[in-house]
Amino acid sequence: MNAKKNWELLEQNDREIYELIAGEEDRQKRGIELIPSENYTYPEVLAATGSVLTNKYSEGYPGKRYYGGQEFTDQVENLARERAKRLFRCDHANVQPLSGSPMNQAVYLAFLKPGDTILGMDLSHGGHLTHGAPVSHMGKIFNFVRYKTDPQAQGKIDFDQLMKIAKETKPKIVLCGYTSYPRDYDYADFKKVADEVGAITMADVAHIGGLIAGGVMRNPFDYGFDIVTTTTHKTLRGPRAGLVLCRGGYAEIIDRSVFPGLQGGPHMHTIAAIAVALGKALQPEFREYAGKILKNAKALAGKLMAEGIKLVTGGTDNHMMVADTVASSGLNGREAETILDAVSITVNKQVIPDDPNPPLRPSGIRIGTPCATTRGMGEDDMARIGGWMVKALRSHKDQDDLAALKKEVEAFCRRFPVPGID
Ligand code: DSN
Repeated sequence: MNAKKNWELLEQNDREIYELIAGEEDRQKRGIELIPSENYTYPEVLAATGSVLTNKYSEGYPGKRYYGGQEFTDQVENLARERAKRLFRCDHANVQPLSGSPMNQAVYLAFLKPGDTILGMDLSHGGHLTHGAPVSHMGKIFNFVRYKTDPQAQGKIDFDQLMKIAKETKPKIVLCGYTSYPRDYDYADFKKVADEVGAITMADVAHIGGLIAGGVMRNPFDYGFDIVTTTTHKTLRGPRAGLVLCRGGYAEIIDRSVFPGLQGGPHMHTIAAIAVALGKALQPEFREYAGKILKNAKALAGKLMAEGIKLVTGGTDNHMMVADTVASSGLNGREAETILDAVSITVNKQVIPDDPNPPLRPSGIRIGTPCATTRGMGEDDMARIGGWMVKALRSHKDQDDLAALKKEVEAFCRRFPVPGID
């Protein structure tokens, strides 16, 4: 295991790629990262993902593989599965999904036939592409029926309405989960709706897996959910991958759906890195970290709202917020993203509920606190960052102001080391 030598070889033998990775390292250090789905992973996770496990084919599951030489990989995968089960308090964990989209696809394909109905969250209200966006293959294969949030009630979901839609459309899966929804769910209500129509309950907690693992947000399994999916690279701080977690009775059908149904050889280097991240999340410090992500999000949301920025749910219960930049500053989301990029603050453009504008020029931006929290920034820092964001959006026509702000932001960032880089 000679990581230093490996980097030296890359530097000598492929300078172009080496320089690009070095440039990205510098970018990640220089600015404030506020994309809510990103995080800085642990150095130990970087070590595992860069390990020789990448050389190995391991189709199948521990003890039932299609290739020899699995004495170590079986143990790696078993450790990842056991840690996932302990962390999320569930009966079974499949740790092979390559990322968030395949993990959800594996669940749909396990239980449904083409044309079957899934009740999922509308994309512009926070749902994910795999929750039935017409442009995704899932949206073409299955019949997605959408529910929306209520902007007049701080983005809450109207459960009478949800029940009515479920009774009319008889979904086989009731899906909750999101990629841009700043509130927590009432899982008991979703379960009630699913039970009423005999549907499976599925929660895609891709964004908040780490917050559930850290015990600071509700765990769908505590409300009797059947299936929970999560990515491992967001609030969990692991490698880029996904997990399908389920109750015991579904273990076999889920495993068969992931392999051989959907995927081939599992990425064993990633599975080792998942085990490492889950091991970290089982430590008591992780709970504290998860709590800080939420406190930081509240502090940032509070500052932005105090400065007159309109947040679409009027606040946040999790690690993220969606700002309506058209209403707040007359800028569309793309313009706001570009201006913030110019002062080394990274966010992403974002559609708002029932957005009249298209996704590449939407009406808002999405902002989140996991990366900043990982670097050790706290609530006072969030207030400062919120102030800089507002200043940038309001003085964007003055290039000198933006240049001065960028300098200030970058000087501030130098005080906060980045795990795995510094
Ligand atoms: N790309 C992820 C996100 O940013 O939320 C979801 O796929």
